Amino acid sequence: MFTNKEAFKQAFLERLVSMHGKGVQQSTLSDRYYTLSSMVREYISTTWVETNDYYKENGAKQVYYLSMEFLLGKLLKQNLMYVGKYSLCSEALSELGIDIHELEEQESDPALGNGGLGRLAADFMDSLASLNFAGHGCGIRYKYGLFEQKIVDGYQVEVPDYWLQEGNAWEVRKSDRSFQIRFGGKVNITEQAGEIIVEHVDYEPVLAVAYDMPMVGYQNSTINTLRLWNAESMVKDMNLTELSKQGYHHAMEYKRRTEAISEFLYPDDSTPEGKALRLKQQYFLVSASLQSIVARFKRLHDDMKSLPEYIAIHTNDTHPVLAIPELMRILMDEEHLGWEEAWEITTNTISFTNHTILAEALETWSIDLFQSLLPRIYLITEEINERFCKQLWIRYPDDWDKIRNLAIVADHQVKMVNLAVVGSHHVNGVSKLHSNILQKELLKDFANYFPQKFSNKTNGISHRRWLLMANPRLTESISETIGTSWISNPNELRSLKAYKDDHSLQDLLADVKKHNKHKLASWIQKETGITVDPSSLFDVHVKRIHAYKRQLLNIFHIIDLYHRLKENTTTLSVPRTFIFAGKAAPSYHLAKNIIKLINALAKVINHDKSINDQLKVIFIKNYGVSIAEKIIPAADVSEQISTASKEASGTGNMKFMMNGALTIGTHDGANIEMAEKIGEDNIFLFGLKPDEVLRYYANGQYNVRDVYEEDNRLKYIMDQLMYGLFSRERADFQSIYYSLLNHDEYFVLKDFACYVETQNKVAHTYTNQQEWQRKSIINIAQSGYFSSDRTINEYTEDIWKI
Ligand code: 26Q
Repeated sequence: MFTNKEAFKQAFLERLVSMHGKGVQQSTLSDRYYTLSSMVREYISTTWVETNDYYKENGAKQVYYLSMEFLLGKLLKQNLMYVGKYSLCSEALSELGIDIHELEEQESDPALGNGGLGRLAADFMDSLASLNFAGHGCGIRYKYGLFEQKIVDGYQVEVPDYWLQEGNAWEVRKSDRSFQIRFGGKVNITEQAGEIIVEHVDYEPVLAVAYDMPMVGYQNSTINTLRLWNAESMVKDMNLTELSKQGYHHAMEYKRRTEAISEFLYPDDSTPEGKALRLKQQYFLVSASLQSIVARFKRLHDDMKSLPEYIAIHTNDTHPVLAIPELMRILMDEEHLGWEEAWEITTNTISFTNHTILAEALETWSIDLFQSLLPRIYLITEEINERFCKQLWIRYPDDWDKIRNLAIVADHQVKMVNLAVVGSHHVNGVSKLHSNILQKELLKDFANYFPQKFSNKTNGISHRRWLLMANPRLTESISETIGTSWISNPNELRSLKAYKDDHSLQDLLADVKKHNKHKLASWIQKETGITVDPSSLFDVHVKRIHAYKRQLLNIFHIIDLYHRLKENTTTLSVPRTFIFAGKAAPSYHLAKNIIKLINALAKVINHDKSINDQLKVIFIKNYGVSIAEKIIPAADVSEQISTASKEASGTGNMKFMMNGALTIGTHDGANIEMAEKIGEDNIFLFGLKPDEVLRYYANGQYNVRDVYEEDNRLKYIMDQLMYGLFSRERADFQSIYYSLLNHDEYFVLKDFACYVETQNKVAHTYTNQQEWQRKSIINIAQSGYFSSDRTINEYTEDIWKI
């Protein structure tokens, strides 16, 4: 049906009738979307089965990437492009009078992630399949993804994201792949004929049912699997005596409790909340995944000791780190191995990446909660801890402080990052700077004890999704200039560098950007009713809203700019459009007030006739993968201005770079490596260095008042916050005001002066379009390093050994 346009059209029309009982004229966009996606799914299903058969036959080592988050984005266009059938379909549909883009828009984004960590997992799935590696994902099939963000009167309002309402065209329910997960109850340990028998009783069972989604490789006939687990009750399995004994109400309560486990994604990317449910989710993911991984392994091999030869398991941050005691449980209680053997296998199978050093995001669980919810897992964790502490004692006799710091169970808490390091063969950070901070600060004692475990794997992004799919015009222009080999080998983007002074390429890329900006401007008009000038400089700050990401610093610059315009002390060399987007965790009040502040500022500035449209401020609601795909190709300037040392890597920075935006950024995360690749002339770096920030934290914060008193601009801006501009909203901004003036944990005031100076440099550079385009070409040319293909090749070679 995908061989030629005529065959496709006929198949499409037939299927429209058989699925929806309609002809083209009567069909809705949704009918057409489901018709097309079911055809694509059918088309890829044979290859999917073949990939699995191939893995089975050649005994390939399998990687399993365990993650609480997979932020996939829409899949129709991706799947069609990756199987090489996009143009055929789009042309054939257009002959039927159907615009394929309208069908693409029908698909809801599976928003099963919060931000960077979740999107990284999705880009990794893309690279694993596209590079022909046997790598699969294991996650949770949340009924509700990350909340939908509405803006009401400038405030964020969260609405449930029921992405499954119309069904998910890409999933296959595998009822025969289901496993029982046990919560609560008691553990009895007895000895029979020298063997230890562990019996878990009175637990509450939950059924994990697999829903598989195909992860399609780029034009290479590899299709891997993302397995998402759905939590279901076992009411159906209860017999009548049990049911009548417990009563109907009881059974329904049980059903509700169990289904709640895969009900929704935690909308919190830093603060631990809803503790018990989150711990249940983590164990649910881990236990289902490991049972399924071990079951597959046993169908193909009989010696458990060879597990690490055939299987690598990676935990995406500490969220799935219960994989360590769970694998121990399976090996000992079910496969009857001894502790030492089981430990050897476990630590040779599991590896771990840390994604943040923010103290509030380091997971710990109270012993009480852990023990009552997961009694067997607790016993195993305690034993891991005791054995580890014994070794520590030999190495550091009497050094109680060090031992307490390294222990897994201490101060009435189970420390997940400690468990992760002790039970993994590799521990890595996600940029050079971040890995250094892990080894020199956060996990210093561990790095001394296990130096061979630590390494760096700088993040990357899928150039296929973020360039080929998101920016077709740029893709075409690049290929016209240097050929197409960069698509399978993104490092070859480097040959663009030879054209950095080529005026015709500079003009061509300027035209591409202009086109993308026009497209975004008309979308913004449609979405917000605000007119933005496509010839203004698009300065873009899109990511989760968090104090450390310093949206406030950007806002301060805008207020200052606005003030200078009003006072006639500045004329802008180029009109500017500041674009913001991002969600705040629902319980994070400061972040929500920042959103309100952006919207309040936008209202004032966008309606002020006296500044002649020289300045516009836009907040785009409900940021996610699809909106990122619209915004990033149209950006001139990429804001990456986190407090130095706080952003582990950042991946948005790489997406902008690849799309030819210039970065204004701090010496943080992967910005530093970007600067190394392109040279400091081609990026606008500013602000405190990470070691300066860390020194301030160690020796007590800097004196905010001094900075405030010395800079009249800051006095003015802070005043405006509380009174002036927003007198009506003063109460909302009071907390921002005081958090800055009392403490300024993230050095907003401290970095303000050099940020403004650097922004002036940005504007000045923009007036020289030749120079700007030259820098932009250098950025694109060096962005190949930040392809997730490079990252995945490093993981497979150094860590997973596949
Ligand atoms: C923890 C406990 C309870 C509830 C939620 C959480 C939680 C959830 C999500 C903690 C952290 C996260 C997500 C972290 C994250 O996205 N980190 C980002 O990871 C990216 C990929 O490595 C980096 O580029 C970013 O710098 C980093 O912030």
